[in-house]
Amino acid sequence: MTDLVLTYFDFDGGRGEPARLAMHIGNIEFTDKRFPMAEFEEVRKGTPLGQVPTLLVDERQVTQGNAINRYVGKLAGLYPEDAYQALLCDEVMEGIDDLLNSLVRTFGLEGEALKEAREAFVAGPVVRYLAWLEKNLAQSGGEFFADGRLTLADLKVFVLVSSLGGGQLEHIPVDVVDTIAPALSEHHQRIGQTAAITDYYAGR
Ligand SMILES: N[C@@H](CCC(=O)N[C@@H](CS)C(=O)NCC(=O)O)C(=O)O
Repeated sequence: MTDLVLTYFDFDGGRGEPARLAMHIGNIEFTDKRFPMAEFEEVRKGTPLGQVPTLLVDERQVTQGNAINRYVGKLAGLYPEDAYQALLCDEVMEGIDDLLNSLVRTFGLEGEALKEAREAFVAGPVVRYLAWLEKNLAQSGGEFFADGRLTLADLKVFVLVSSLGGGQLEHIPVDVVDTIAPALSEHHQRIGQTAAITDYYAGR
């Protein structure tokens, strides 16, 4: 059996969380190697690009969150086999990473500079990407983002919406998704009620 170790920060979000959820939902055995933010400088020295998440697959350490998502998605049966549906799933995952990259540019700012950058982030990228996601969801039938069933795309959106509405990102109103993209809030509630996800967070 393949030995899997996922290394990521010790919080329930970010680029590592969709893979954790997928492996939990798919009953894929793995080591969930979490570390506190304070240890990042040390941990990153042991990673190929100084970044997380990484997935150790037996002896080989692999980087790139979405590549990891696709791999564990295939193992867990949560990634489309159909090429077109896989394209739709990938589109959502990559788009969300673009949005996360805009958010990351506000990290490290403080005071008024942080406030201005976060307000601009909400008024610009958040509005644009949430509208795009809502349209994608509607085009795919309104329930799931690809393949007419739960896939990594839904998990990635679920984690994004949890973070945006989680109240931990200063100057991002907790009702931002409800206000801008109510269909994504509904999607978030529905996906969050999936038994394996409820079970996962209850056990955290
Ligand atoms: N393209 C990479 C980006 C990973 C990434 O930026 N991870 C963040 C943490 S969520 C990180 O390690 N940042 C430190 C850095 O890039 O120096 C991926 O998708 O996995």
